[in-house]
Amino acid sequence: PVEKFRKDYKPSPYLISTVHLDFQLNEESTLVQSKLRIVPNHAESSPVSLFLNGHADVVLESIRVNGADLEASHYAADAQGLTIKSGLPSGEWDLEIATRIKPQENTSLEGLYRSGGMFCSQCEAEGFRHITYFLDRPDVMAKYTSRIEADKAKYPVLLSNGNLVDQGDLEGGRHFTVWEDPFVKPCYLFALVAGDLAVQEDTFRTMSGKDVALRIYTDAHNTSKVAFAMQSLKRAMKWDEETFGLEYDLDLFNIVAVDDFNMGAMENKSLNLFNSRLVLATPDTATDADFGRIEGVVGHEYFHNWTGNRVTCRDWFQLTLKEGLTVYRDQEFSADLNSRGVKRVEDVARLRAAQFPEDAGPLAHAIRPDSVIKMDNFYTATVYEKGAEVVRLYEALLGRAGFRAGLDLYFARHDGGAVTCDDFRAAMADASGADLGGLEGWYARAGTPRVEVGVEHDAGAGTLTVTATQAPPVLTAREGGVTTAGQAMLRQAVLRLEHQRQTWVFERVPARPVPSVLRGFSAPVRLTFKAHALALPDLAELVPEVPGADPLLLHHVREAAARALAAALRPELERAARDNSDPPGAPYEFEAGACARRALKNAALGALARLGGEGVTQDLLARFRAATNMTDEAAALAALDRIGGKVRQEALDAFYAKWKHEPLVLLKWIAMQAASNLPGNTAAVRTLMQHEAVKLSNPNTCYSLFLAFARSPVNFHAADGSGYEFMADSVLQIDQINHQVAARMVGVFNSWRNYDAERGALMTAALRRMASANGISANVYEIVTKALP
Ligand code: DPP
Ligand code: ZN
Repeated sequence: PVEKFRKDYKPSPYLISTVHLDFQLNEESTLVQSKLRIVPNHAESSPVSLFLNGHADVVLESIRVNGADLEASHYAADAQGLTIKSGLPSGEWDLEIATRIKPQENTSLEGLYRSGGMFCSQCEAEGFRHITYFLDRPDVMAKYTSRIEADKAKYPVLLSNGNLVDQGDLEGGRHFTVWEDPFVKPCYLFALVAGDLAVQEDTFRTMSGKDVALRIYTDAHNTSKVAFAMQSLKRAMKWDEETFGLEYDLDLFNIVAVDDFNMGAMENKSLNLFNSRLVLATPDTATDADFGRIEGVVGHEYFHNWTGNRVTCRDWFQLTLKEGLTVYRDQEFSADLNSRGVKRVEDVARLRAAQFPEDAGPLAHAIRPDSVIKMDNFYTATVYEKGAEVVRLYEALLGRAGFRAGLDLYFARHDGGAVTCDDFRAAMADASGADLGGLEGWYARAGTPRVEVGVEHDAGAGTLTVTATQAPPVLTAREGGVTTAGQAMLRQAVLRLEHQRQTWVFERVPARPVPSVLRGFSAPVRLTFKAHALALPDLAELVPEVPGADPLLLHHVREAAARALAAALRPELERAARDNSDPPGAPYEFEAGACARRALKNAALGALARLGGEGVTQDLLARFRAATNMTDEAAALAALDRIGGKVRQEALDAFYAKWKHEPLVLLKWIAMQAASNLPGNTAAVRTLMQHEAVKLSNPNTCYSLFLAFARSPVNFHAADGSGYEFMADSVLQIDQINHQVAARMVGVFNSWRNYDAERGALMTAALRRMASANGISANVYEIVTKALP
């Protein structure tokens, strides 16, 4: 595997102005014909050869240059790509390439593949090269026309990007459609779908009065589950107009639900493809958390149309340019629609639980990484969530209006372009005249800076001196609310911490105040915070705080603390559960207040389950049976799981019997069993792998099974190493099916330095075994070699 470096970026010697694609979809193989208009990139000295990325899956059938077959001596194709060594015309010219691929055998889910009965595609980051030879890099932007041909009975729906410009029937029961996308785009935004799909339709009138057709495609039996996604889409379109003045730019916006999908969702131009779990939801099948995620991700992918598609990344090292910015936008969207305070607490909790450990571990990287082996490995909490926090810093420094002005200038300058994080910062700075050079450190360095704040009050002089030190020094905006005990907020100021040590003096502060720093992270407590306040820190957050921890011991201590807390608070917990229960027949509503009540009630029930006893058990069983929404049903099941024994198994069996026809609901059932802390559960998980509900070619299933298992301190971290062994076996097994999924799974070994010496040794032994296994993918190779000492 080859490591690529950001500093080695060079513009492409050739560009492509137009792309005509023709897909003949068949059961045995698919013929892909592409016609590219090649344009020399005159900024560069004239090149002698043209290299197009490819993959071992792509079989070359023919090449024509300006309409004539190219002689075999002029080109060479291998598993990396196609090189045209000689015979290149000067000026602009046409290149026609025919390739054959087998989507039905493609289990990597990159490029063109089958999911259920349909054909679908995933091209970010470098999937397009699995379809045909191409300049597979985001700074090559072209206009696309796509013709798709397939059997009409099996694949009545044929979709691609842009507008439908032609369609018709052909001989032999076949038919075709032709799609034209008027906007230039890089190939990672190309998409194709062919299947027997049902559609739900709606319309949105944009701020300039244009009607946009909105369509969500699913399997026929799932049409009743898309109403919430549709509502989220319309809200996202309106929010982006109201908040940033950004209007949708085509007459059609499609979403397709796909069962087998590596990512959460994909922002292909006007044809978003979604992991089904992020589209399909009804109150009885999806939890409040699922609804929240659907709303956020539908918003996220829609917002990419401007931040990602209209303006994209020059190279993949700049990924946070579009992802950090778009996560920031979806966080703000969800905050405006729901409770801003709760949303902030959730986002910060995620950052602390997922990003802080990543930034302190062997895979730590800056939000703009310097080197990469497989780009797929860099769709990380750092690039996304920390990237969003850096965007939030711009907002803190420039204010809402300044931030908006910066974004306006960014679009004015770069619409239709492929740019860098530096271009973004320059637009932000130029629009407001602010000096943002200090932010560079956030892009260049990994790690979580530590900030210490000291406060001194001089009663005689009436001054308050705030001193902050940070290591390493980066520009940090910290809102400091200065309050006096027992009084409302007195003053609020944004302190710019630009050096290693800095001091601010506040005048006219007569009494000693209570300082409140980092206010974006610590908001005032309201009723809706109670459920979060009940939760103890996650084990993943505790582990790095206790160097050399025995994870089992830590788990038992945490459990004992949780039990003691529950015992001490028993009357309050019982009251919270009682007072926040819905009356029978109350309709489900996804709304901040209702969600907060359910969260508090279910947190209380979960705590009471730790105390056990007949009364609690019977109450939980009754709630489990009577639940009318998945939030309450799954919470009751989780509480019964905690109680264990016969009721646990009965509840799991009842849940399976009820939901065996809903694969998305069964993911919860799988995860709950895989994560169980029953001693010796590893054997049960091995057995679960044989269950008919477990399809290892489905990424969601793998995550629910294996990532959930790794969250069990008792079984993943079993002292005899059996959990590590199981996980390593599974990584190697899944790597034969899907590299991206295997690479995510192997990440659970990254934290080995946090644990005691025995476990560290067992975990590194597992890493070594995987590193030396035959034929591991570059994806897994990159993670294990970086994790090893
Ligand atoms: N589809 C992924 C996302 O939206 C990658 N772009 O974040
Ligand atoms: Zn994204």
